Amino acid sequence: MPPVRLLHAADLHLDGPVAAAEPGCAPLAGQARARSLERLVALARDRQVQVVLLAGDVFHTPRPPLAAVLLLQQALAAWTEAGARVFIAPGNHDPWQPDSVWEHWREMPGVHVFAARPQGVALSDLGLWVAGAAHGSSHVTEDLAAQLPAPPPGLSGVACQHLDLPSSHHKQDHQPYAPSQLATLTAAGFAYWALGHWHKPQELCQRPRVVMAGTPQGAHWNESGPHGAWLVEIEPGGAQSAHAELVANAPLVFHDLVLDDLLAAGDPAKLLDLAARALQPERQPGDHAACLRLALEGPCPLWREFVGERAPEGREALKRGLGLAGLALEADRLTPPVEARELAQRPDVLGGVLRLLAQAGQDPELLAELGEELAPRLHPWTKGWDASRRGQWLRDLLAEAEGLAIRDLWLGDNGS
Ligand SMILES: [Mn+2]
Repeated sequence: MPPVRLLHAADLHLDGPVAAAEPGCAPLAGQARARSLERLVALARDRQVQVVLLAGDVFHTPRPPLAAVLLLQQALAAWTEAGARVFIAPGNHDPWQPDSVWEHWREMPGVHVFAARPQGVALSDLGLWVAGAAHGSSHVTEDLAAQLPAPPPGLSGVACQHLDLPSSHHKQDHQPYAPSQLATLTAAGFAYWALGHWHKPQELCQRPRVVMAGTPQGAHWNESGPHGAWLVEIEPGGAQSAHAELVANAPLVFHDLVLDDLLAAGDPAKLLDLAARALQPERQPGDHAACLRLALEGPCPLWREFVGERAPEGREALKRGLGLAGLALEADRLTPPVEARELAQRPDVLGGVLRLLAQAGQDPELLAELGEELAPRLHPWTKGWDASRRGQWLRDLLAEAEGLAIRDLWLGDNGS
């Protein structure tokens, strides 16, 4: 038998929002998730995929609006009409619970929605075993992956599961997202783990192949870079691993960039070149719209192009030059091409202000004291900040004040 071809996607969040980088991008953002699903349908057709795996958070909410349900049903119809079998393992955003979209789901031939009880399905004609389990609520603290029935002898195992794993970003114990361990997954006898939950696409193990699909369409700046779905090939009849390749095809791609070494950017072409180079490693190949959040910081000969009256023109030129659909430009920390340390030597008011700011930044006691006073006044979102994060916030504030002082006071002496 030839290898089985599968498509693995997760975290489609079909009824979830996508941020508009600027007002003009609203239509693009509003259509991005639907376009992304269309691309997954086309990809499966073009590559003659036999099995489609959707590893949870297909919907953003347990009871999504009709439009989102219809979107998915159209895609399911297209996949199954092309001969593919589809498996869905609902996640924490779209759990299989009473009165959810899945409880009222109309059965479709060729489409299998896993319920909360872990289950395996034999596709004997393909030599494949597909196992999975739904989240039964939005707060699953048990390890669902550990309960999946192992592939029987003679079938290659594929596990389709929405789950969390320990990561450097957060402690994972008792997280309500079906937490598991990589060692549990790799010991379970499956050739391929089709996972969902983390929105950044990544491969976690090669043998067996363990893959977090990532969302096929980023929602905002924090979900930047290429996104899409995985094309997987598995030898039938008892394979130990699989081949997997990310096909990045998100219709709208976010980029998040800071440029803070701009003294050499003496003309617009040079600045464009710096930005294009910095952007290059994160770019997605193929047809898509790109939205960039760009922070320009520090001393730069071109600062007047991005601060004050000329800012809209400067922004537009950058946007055009980089071929962007949207650009959110942050130039609050851009300053004239002078060093704050040199200016601080001056006997005038600018020098005085800069010395004051520099002293404050180098006084750990003062910063700690301010940080303590700050703590009870923080917004609920930021109340969890520890002393070091509060210190960073204060230093950021000082850096911004420094830029402001140089821009507004340096002009007085040096004309415009
Ligand atoms: Mn999730």
